[in-house]
Amino acid sequence: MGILNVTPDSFSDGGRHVGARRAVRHGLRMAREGADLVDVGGESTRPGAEPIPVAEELSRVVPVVRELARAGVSVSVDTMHAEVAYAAVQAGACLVNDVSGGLADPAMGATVAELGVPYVVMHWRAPSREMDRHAIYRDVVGEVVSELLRRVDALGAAGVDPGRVILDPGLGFAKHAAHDWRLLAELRTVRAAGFPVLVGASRKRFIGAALSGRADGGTAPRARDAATAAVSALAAAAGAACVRVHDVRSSLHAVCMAAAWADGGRTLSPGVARRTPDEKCASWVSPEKAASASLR
Ligand code: PMM
Repeated sequence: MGILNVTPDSFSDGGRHVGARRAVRHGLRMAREGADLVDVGGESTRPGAEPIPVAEELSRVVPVVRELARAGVSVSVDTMHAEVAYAAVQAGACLVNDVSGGLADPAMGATVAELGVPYVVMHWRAPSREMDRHAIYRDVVGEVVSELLRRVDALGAAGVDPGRVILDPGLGFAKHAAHDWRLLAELRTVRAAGFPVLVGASRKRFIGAALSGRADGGTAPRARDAATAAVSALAAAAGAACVRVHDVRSSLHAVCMAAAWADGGRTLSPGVARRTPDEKCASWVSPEKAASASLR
């Protein structure tokens, strides 16, 4: 999954893809490089970020989703708002990626149920401006998994098909670096909950901290792509169905190596570019298709 943040203040590519034309060009490039999905988001979720009006988010996201979908790219929408999810799917998005797992907007569950698309439920405890205060755990893996499963139950009650749910441990969201590394080290436990798992580690501060030895992340986010690729390969080897990354090529190559390692080199090509948007989205949640998808 390639990240396309259409925001002026995103921590790693802030300002670069503002403006629909530039955003679409970058999305097309990520698709050419092998992204199964291009994840379009209009609201920054970096620690401390303030929310923006839904109308502003809609105006950033929808034209980009429409243009990319028209060009045949499989698009997901990164939003916490039911209205944005609905409009994006009408514009051609085939998956909803909600960092709040349905907690930020009570209408999200019923909307996703009506849309019938795959839904990424990320572990989330609080809005970005206050999430650091909620990074308190006794058993981070156990608590993240049980809080995610509680979300799946609540969403199921709202009509969401659990067979279309993808879980995400929410690295960096109400978590310190030690929590992020614990979740990665025990990714198989998250996977054992029985859902496809998405990992969003790309360029995050805990990666910079591990490289630099500085709690603030030290290195510039862009200097973290090789380290991100290493995490992508390890996540794939631990059973992640998808990695959400800024630099598609390096993580795709890393994930291909993990796949080749696992199957003795029989995986000579990821083959992702040859699948249709529908096939790509379906491969996320259907066990039979997932079995043949490139990351498994
Ligand atoms: N991280 C960010 C935004 N959206 N979505 C999912 N599913 N998982 C994540 O970890 C995640 C996300 C924040 O980082 P960004 O600025 O790189 O988009």
